[in-house]
Amino acid sequence: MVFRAFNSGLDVDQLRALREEIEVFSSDDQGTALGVRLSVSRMHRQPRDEAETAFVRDVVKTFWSSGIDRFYATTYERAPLLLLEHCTVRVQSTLQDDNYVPWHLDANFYGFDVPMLTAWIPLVDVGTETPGLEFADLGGRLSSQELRRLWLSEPLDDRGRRALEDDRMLELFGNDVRRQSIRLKVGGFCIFDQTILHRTQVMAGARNKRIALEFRIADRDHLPRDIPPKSLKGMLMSWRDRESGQVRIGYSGALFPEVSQS
Ligand SMILES: O=C(O)CCC(=O)C(=O)O
Repeated sequence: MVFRAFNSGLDVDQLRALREEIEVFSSDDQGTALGVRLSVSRMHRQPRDEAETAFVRDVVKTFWSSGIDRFYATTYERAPLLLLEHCTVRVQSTLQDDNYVPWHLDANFYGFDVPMLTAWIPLVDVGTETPGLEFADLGGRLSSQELRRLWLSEPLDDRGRRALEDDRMLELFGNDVRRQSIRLKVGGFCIFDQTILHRTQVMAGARNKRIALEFRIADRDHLPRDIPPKSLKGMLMSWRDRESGQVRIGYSGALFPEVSQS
């Protein structure tokens, strides 16, 4: 189980530049901030303008210069793969129901079979006046096999994902699960694997707009066997070329020929 929070370490100027790009995408014609979820893979597939193309390039560059790739490589002794398909920018102008994310595991994205890390990167300070993330510590009450079985037996919701509201958390784990929210300033981030339960921090009276970026990192050399091949097909990814070390962006079939044949 991997969970780490870092108070600093990322390039603050680089993050500020990304935030400025996002502010433009997430404002209407009058300059009013909208609550949105920007999909980096959509911007790559169907860029609406040069600004979107430049943004994808900047996001990829931010990842490969962040050190998060090395964290993955050191932790698991595997080569990192950036799952650009699941790289999301979330802009929350107010915490309305439709942008609050309930308790879930990021195994929703890439299963349990291959080690996967999420790096959650706030582009504004979070945790006091602006919601960050909240984590549930199951305190070792389930083995990883039990957690996997339990998670996969939960039904999919109407968005096709598995998520738990508070009453279901209570039913499953009782009322003594320790919950922890994080406070982070820009430049800090947290990183956790796909077995860590988390949600948008619930914060009464939250005032400020929240902008956060999520990277999801998996293994360049192994496909997960526990998620349907159709979910892997045409998935946008970024990796380093084995020989030259150069950063590549491409679809799953370029790296895993078995996916394009499925
Ligand atoms: O940023 C958030 O509030 C939650 C996002 C999240 O956990 C996810 O997209 O998996």
